[in-house]
Amino acid sequence: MRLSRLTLDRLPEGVRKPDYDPACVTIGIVHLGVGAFHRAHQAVFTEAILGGDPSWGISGVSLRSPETRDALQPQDGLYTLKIQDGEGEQLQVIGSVVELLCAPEDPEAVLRRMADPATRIVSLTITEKGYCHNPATGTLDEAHPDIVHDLNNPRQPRSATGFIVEALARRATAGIAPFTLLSCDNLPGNGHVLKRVVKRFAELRDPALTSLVRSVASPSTMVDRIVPATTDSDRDAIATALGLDDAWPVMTEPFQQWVIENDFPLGRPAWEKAGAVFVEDVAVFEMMKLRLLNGSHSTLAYLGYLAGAETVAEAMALPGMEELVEGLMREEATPTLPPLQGFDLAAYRADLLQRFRNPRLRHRTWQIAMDGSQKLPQRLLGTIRDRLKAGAGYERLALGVAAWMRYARGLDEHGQPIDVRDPHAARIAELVRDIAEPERIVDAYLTMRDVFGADLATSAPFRLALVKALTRLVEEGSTATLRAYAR
Ligand code: CS2
Repeated sequence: MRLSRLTLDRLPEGVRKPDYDPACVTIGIVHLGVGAFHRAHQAVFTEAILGGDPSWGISGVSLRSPETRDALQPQDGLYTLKIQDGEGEQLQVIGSVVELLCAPEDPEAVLRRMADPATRIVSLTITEKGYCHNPATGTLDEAHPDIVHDLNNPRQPRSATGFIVEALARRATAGIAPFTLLSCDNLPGNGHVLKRVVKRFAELRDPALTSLVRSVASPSTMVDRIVPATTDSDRDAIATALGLDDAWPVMTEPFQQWVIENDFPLGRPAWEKAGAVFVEDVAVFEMMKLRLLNGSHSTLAYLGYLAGAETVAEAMALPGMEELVEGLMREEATPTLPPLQGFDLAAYRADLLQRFRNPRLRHRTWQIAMDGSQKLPQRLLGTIRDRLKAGAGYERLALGVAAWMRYARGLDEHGQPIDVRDPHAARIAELVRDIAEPERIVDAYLTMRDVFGADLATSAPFRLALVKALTRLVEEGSTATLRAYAR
């Protein structure tokens, strides 16, 4: 028997379930990219306020595959959230995603929903690459195949940007005010990046749309919750605990954080009741999270993977890893952060180490290693840029970047192929093909100005730091390189 509205009353004692009638919920939010992260974060904050205001239900849109729709539609959108750490676990059935759409199958249904007057917010978790932008400059990549396609077929878009502009145009024609855009991806100034790519796309599509897009609110947000991909054994454990099958439960940690700029012309859910924090300017929070959490995460992932660690917790247990990550955060990244009044950064860093050690989350290093070309600019390279300007050291950050270079080449330390997932995987393979010397590998990567920016790509000291780190990784291996950091 499957989890659904009909079987909700069969849930065992102790499993939290909606405190409102899911059948009374109407849609106020269209979410693009209804993956596990959205369902463990924004959908959970929304779940907490639906009892007070059922007009904020979520229409969850997949921009690529039908998998989420196929899993959740037969369950009326319901799914289980499992929150776990060393201290225990908690199960909650979430009902805030009340509709599931698959954009490639029916783009018209998505556009209709986005253009509906009841839709007041369009939120996004489409990952870094979903913005079709140049990661070093944050501007639209006008040659991106999806952008080219959408400019040629504006009424049948593929990209998030294409959907947003077409929906805004339809609303304007119908006299409906624009929705608020809410980017929830790990990009600095995510609201600005989104607005910039949407504006440029509108200009290219039809200059008459430019002023329409200019007036759209696009607050920036900082989102945080660690959400490993669900495995079949997670599904089995949920089925046993629930006595009902759930095709796509979501696994996460107790920690959750959401900092949002308060700019919602058509209104918004009272997410603060669920712990979200509304601020004037989210930039410092984003920088803190990207440079400390995500910068460490990527470093852990590449070095950990190369040293044979399958999960973040395993990587944290490698001799030297915790010291490396702690030093990277405290000595190299923290001094680049603007002051955060009343915020205890030392406690924040200690919490991060604790979260990375969470023994119950099987967060694969391979998962975090994905899309390095899109992630490194805001996670490590911006920090390095600031350290260079300040004339300060960045040895650990450079090791993180060098580990990516070693990883993304596609061969592990035993010469076995790595399944590298990155929009530029083929380009990287081509760049480094048949090259073995660290120096030449570094030079090949540094031709990627869309990743490194013109400044880092031509910085002699940066190049030297990378060559040094990569040489060590190649000659001694990741395990031995890490050991040097062990106290
Ligand atoms: C991770 C993030 O996959 C990754 O690249 O670094 O998804 C990380 O788990 C989240 O940003 C935590 O909020």
